[in-house]
Amino acid sequence: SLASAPDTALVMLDIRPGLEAAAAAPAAIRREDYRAPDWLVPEVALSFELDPARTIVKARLSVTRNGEHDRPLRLDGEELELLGVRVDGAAVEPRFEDGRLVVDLAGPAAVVETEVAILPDKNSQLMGLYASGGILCTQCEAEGFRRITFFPDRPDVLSRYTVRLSADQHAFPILLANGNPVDSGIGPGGSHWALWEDPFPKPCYLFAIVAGDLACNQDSFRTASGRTVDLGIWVREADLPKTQLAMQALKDAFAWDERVYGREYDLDRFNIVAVSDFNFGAMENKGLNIFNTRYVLADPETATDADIDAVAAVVAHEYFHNWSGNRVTCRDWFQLSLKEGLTVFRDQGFSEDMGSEAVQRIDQVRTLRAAQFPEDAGPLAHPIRPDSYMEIANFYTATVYNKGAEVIRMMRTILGPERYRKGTDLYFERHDGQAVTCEDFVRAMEDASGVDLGQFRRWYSQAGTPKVHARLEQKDGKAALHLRQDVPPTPGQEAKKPMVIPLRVALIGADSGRELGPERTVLLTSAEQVEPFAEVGEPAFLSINRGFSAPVVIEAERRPGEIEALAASDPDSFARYEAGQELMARDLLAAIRGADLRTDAVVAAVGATLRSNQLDPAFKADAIALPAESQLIEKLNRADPGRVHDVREAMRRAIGQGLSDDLSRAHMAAGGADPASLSGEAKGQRRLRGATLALLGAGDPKVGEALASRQYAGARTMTERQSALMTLAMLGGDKAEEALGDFYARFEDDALVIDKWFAVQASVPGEATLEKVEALMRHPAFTMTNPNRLRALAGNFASTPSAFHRADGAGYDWLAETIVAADKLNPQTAARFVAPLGRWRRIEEGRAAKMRAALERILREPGLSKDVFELASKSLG
Ligand code: 0A1
Ligand code: ZN
Repeated sequence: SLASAPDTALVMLDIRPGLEAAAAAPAAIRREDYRAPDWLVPEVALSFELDPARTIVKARLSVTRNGEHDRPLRLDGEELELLGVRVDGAAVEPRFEDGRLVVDLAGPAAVVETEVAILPDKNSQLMGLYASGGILCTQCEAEGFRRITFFPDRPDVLSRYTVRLSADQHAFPILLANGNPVDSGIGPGGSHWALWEDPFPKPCYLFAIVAGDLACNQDSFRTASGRTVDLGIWVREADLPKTQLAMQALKDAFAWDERVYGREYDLDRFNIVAVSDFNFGAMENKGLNIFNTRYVLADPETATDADIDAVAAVVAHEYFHNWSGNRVTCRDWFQLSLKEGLTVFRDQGFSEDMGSEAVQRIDQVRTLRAAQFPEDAGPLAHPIRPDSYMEIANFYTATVYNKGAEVIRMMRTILGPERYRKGTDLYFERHDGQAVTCEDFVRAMEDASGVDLGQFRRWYSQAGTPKVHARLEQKDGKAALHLRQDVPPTPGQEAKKPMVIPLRVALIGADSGRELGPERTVLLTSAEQVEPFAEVGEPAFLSINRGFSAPVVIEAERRPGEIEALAASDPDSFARYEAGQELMARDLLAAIRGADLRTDAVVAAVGATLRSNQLDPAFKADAIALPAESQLIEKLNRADPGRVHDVREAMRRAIGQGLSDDLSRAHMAAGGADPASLSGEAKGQRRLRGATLALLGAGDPKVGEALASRQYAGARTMTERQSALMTLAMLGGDKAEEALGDFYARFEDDALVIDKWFAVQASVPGEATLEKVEALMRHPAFTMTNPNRLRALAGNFASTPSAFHRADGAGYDWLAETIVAADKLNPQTAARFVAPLGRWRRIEEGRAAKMRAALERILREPGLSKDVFELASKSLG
């Protein structure tokens, strides 16, 4: 709760103009201020007497002085009831400074013991030890361990842990912790206990325990060196049948990391536990990953193909952290991208190898454009290695994660796969067991490859998405590519230096449609650069940033017919997709800016895609989707979201009407997918079936309604059911109500599916959605304490531009009130909804003023968390 914000750590800053009763501004923590820890803690013994109402935690820390100094030991602690402190066995009087417990120690080493009480049932922040559906579990990253016991809660203090758990045997028959189980027994009064040991030193953010009535899907994996690892996925008994896909993904991930990175698992046991209440997706605690149920439980009847793919990706992501994060961890939280950028890049590689590489890449780029580009272009822009923060939980961002992964990918592109692998080998070998920095990673890459990455390092320090202007000049049979880069200013960074931008480029013959010479990787390193190309015998078109080799915005000067030709036939499928998007954006943006809407080129391109015999269905589904409204808004200055929606709808209608035969044919053909199959082909067909249905509905609501009702009634998978429900919900009317009622009744007992029911209704475009959302908030199944449920409603509403950006500003007011209410329970989750209000610079003045007013309203709230305060105040900026 808010009472937990450590008041003592709050520093009063100046009163910001216009805000009475301003909250105290928390101080910023700066990367430059890093200092090594004064004391190390090589060994920790913890003992938990677990009780949801009141748990007793005894800690025994063996501490050693780090270097020559006479400073005391300072231990972080938050919402802990201190029951006693001992130093080398003798009780001492506790002393606090700046919210920390200060222990004076004379010699080079000591044993410090503390005893505290904590209240898991009252923990609605879901940080530290908390209760979720009868299970007791922990979340410590980034700074949750201090809510469990007094400790130097920073990632550069690595300790070996011994953990004793005791609890009521009936309510908590299963007791889990990191590492290996070493002993267990029966205690007094119906209790039992278990002793766990983790042989690997780890930072406290990787600590975890779980107690509950859990069933296990048990399996094993034989490692490359011949050891057997016991695998366990722990869930409520009734959910066991939904753990098979996660188990398969886990075994695939074990094998993939051995094959691709030469990394083997290091303990005899690997456990995953699923809990319903979780702030993020999942957590890589050593040997005991804790997951949001959403990323574990899946079967084709209750999860869409996209959900199923996400389960595999997150299972792999958390597993891969065992090396990129756990064996080699972060020195401080500014280095978060060291483990997150690298691990996302690794899970992307896994997904590319398990599915279709081109389709995976398109999805990755879509995510980046939807979540990271707006962040990089707005008031919350920060480098992948930030320079300062008020609340670190706010920096688990698309920039740190997804742009961070793009930065690793660029290094691999520049070094080539062999030297990249040498670099990761050297990194893991050199830094095993250490807490290190992004700089250490780049240096390992340099040392292993001999390539100088000096200028490349700017990707770590400069924020903002670079713009690359490209012009292909052709004269006398020769071609020259003129490039210019421009990195926009971002908060705190007015002037930028040129970046190193690897661009995969090919020239495509305008007549032959073939690649003229081999593809090249051009390294753009200066503000302006000219790249000569050898003799080209025919007029050429420019295929640039193929495979999205750099996370930049390309602005290419196009010749008449060039984009159309590339969209129809670029041999690189990613580039072909991109050309299609560029074509759609060109005509949509022109109309939004006031020209007559031109639909012929887009309709022709979509038609050709649908009719192609070469393209696979998943690619077709991606290629016929128009750029999202949010992406169009990003490209405009001062957009009217209503107009953006109307123009985009008009284009969808034109496609639906102009191509009704092609769409119907593709829709019917795609209906043949085997519902039991999760092959790329079957998933692709289901995706295409949904995409064609939506366009048919846009073209003719009557036809759309009939088809969607039929698809809903006959749905054998959640993929079909959800796309039909979404199409019906968008069309509105009795059929929609009927299907929504059926859906609710059918899945009433399945929380993850009911999240979809909320999400679909909150994602309906248009100004009427807000009333629906307000009503849903009063629905008995709605609760603010469950982050998945809150995200389903508030998150989806805020990312549906034509619903959120109501002209009267009521959408903003609703979101502000929701944030303020959620903040009282769970600041981390509440803070995640602030960013959409911060996009006001891109929106027309009338609405922008209302967005600012909503931010100011949030900031007037007394007792705001530092999570929400930081983002709301920066968003006004
Ligand atoms: N390290 C996790 C992300 C994570 C961060 C904080 C959390 O606590 C609220 C939970 C998870 C990952 O990258 O998956
Ligand atoms: Zn991660």
